Amino acid sequence: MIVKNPKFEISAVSKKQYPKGDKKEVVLVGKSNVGKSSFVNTMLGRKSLARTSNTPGKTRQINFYNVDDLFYFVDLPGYGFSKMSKEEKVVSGRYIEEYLETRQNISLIVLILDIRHKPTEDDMFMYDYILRTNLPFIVVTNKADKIAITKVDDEVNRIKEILGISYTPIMPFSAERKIYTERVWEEIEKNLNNE
Ligand SMILES: Nc1nc2c(ncn2[C@@H]2O[C@H](COP(=O)(O)OP(=O)(O)OP(=O)(O)O)[C@@H](O)[C@H]2O)c(=O)[nH]1
Ligand SMILES: [Mg+2]
Repeated sequence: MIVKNPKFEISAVSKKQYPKGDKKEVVLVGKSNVGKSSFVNTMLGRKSLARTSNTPGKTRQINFYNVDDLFYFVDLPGYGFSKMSKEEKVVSGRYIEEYLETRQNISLIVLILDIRHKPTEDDMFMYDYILRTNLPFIVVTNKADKIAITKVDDEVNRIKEILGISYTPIMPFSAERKIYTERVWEEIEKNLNNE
């Protein structure tokens, strides 16, 4: 997919601020610091459209990125950041839940995991939650640049086994190196075209 003019549209804290209309939404979920905002930048070929940080807990609201008026990337706050205050955890958890529970426009959930690690308890909780929504989803294992290229397939398969996935697409990614983007675009386009 060739993206021409992606735009940041709104940072929402409540349902009323979500964009109007029925454009499809591709939503990014994952623990804090796994690279959700970096994923948006890499897929859109923009350096800093989405704010990223090496301090977990950067994205605190729900950010909508309008991709050439075709669909939105929706960047959710991360979960599982231990240094967040209890109140912050409750608030970001509520944002995530309210969005996932009520938003009709969701077309695809992209669950982002860290290729180097076994999914955390929070990841497993989110994974089960996603399964229960019955919404289409894919799993992207990010930070593939941090391991030897020869290990990439093994690590993806290891995570696949832990999740017990058979039909769901799961693939490596590196927002940092901007590699493996084609496969992810393929899945997103298939979903948007209802294939
Ligand atoms: N090496 C490497 N670093 C990455 C990759 N993707 C993201 N990072 C780094 O990981 C850190 C967190 O990235 P973000 O994109 O801000 O993570 P996030 O998931 O949006 O985090 P929250 O907003 O806190 O939920 C940043 O320092 C990124 O540069 C990757 O593929 N490889
Ligand atoms: Mg973020």
